[in-house]
Amino acid sequence: MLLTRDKQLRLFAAAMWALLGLCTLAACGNSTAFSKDRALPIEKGEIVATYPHDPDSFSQGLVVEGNTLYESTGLFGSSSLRVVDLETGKVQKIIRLNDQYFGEGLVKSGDRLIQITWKNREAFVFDAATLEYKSTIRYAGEGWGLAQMGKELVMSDGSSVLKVLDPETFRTIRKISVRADGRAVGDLNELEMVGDELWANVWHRDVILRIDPNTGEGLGWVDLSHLLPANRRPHREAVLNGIAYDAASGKLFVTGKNWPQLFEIRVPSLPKPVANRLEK
Ligand SMILES: [Ca+2]
Repeated sequence: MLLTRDKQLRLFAAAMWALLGLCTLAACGNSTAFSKDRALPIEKGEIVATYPHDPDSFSQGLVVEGNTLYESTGLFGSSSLRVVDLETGKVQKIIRLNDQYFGEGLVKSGDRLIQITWKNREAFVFDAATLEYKSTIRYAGEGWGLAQMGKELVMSDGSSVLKVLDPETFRTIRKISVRADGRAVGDLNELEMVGDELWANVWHRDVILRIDPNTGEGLGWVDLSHLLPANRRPHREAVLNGIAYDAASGKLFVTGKNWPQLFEIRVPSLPKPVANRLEK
């Protein structure tokens, strides 16, 4: 049976209203999922592989590219910057910071490594291939975690507010107030961009918070408390710290301060690898 033009128009209008209703419902669903009344989803990290990690490394910043791991370590008197073979955990190159410096977050930006320090207010720039020192960038406040976010950097300072920085000058471009489960989340430490999300260790908690970097809203928790049992940790400060995401392979690696192992973990929220795009 052929429909009249009038009936066709009315059917089309009814379909559009139904679609609009569905979209509205979906939008409401999204917004309430992250409201203060609803707890965020918790994913438990599944261990895919285990690698050796130097137990003398008080891990503060972790970056991975293929089989190469770049690591910043902390503590006064033993801070360092390392190039490590991922598979064997063997340190291939190391630069030791002077005793007054406490190494913190690390990014690899092109052929440069940028390592921040805790309270020294100095970021050091190194050649990524040789670890040759290039320059120092000064900044205000404490430095905890650091990650590359597009062309900019994002830095934590132990509070719930992250700073988005100009990578050349460390000038603050904007701030991100991080909230989850209806409250501000402080003690944000090591950082890593994982696809479009910013992932953050929370100091003294063996969890990662997945953050929307545009809004600061928490998207979910990754529970990693089962990775290294308490009886294998040398001291109370040997907490989870260190997230490295290899976008090309889609692999995610985590470790902790003075942990003897580094773990590749998988969770359902990990994005698909973008190998083809990055390997050009
Ligand atoms: Ca990292």
